[in-house]
Amino acid sequence: MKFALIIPCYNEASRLSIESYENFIVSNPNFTLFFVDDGSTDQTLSILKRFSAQYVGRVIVLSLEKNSGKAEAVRRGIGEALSHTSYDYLGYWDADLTTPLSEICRFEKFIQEESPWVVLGSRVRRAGAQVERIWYRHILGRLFATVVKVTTGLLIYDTQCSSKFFKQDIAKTIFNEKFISNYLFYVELFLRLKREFGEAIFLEKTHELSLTRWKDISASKVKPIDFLKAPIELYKILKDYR
Ligand SMILES: Nc1nc2c(ncn2[C@@H]2O[C@H](COP(=O)(O)OP(=O)(O)O)[C@@H](O)[C@H]2O)c(=O)[nH]1
Ligand SMILES: [Mg+2]
Repeated sequence: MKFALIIPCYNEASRLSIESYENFIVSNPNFTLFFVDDGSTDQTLSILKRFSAQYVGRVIVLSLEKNSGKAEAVRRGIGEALSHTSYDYLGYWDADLTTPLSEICRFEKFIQEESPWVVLGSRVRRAGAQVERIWYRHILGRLFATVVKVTTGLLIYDTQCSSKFFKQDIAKTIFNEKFISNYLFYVELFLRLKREFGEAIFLEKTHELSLTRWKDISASKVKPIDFLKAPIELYKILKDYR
């Protein structure tokens, strides 16, 4: 099975662990990495270009001229991967590796066994897992996830986790159009699936995989104002997808 992994990057020069990515592609020959430089103003693009020159065809860099936000960066990366070789599954991951790449083998195993449409990482703080979240982000995140669940009716514990894989034809369908929100494009993804295929099949084909490792990485570029914008974005989404 072939996989494409999209990694959106905005001013990530100080957080990019090229060594981790390198170890990953060397030991996972069925994966291609698609980095999307989202109009960074630091050294991100040159670091990525150097890396892709070392691994031609395995590490692909897409450069967006101006900063377009995470949602659009991921969407463009998926579009680029879809225009390449046929990948069975396409996924995306945060550049700072809050979810370590070691979790991917669990996604791969599940995909091979169950052929789901969507698999998403779920950050459940539980015994046996090392899920470390900054306390106030955890509280805000859970509060927001609950509001999303109640207002959208989506039975998903953790819509916001940035580790997700989609079957090729599903990715084609739901990443086709631009998203109306930026940080809440996760919510839109699921509403698009529900709208397209109906709730029952959407729930049957979607699986949340409880992560065994996840750690908040400092230097997040999400500002307090972004948390304040979230309810407005959610309102716009609810109106649009009703
Ligand atoms: N904040 C931000 N992140 C972006 C943007 N474009 C792409 N990204 C990527 O989105 C991912 C999440 O960003 P991060 O600041 O770590 O957000 P957090 O983990 O939710 O606190 C990283 O891989 C970023 O490089 C953008 O315009 N703003
Ligand atoms: Mg982060």
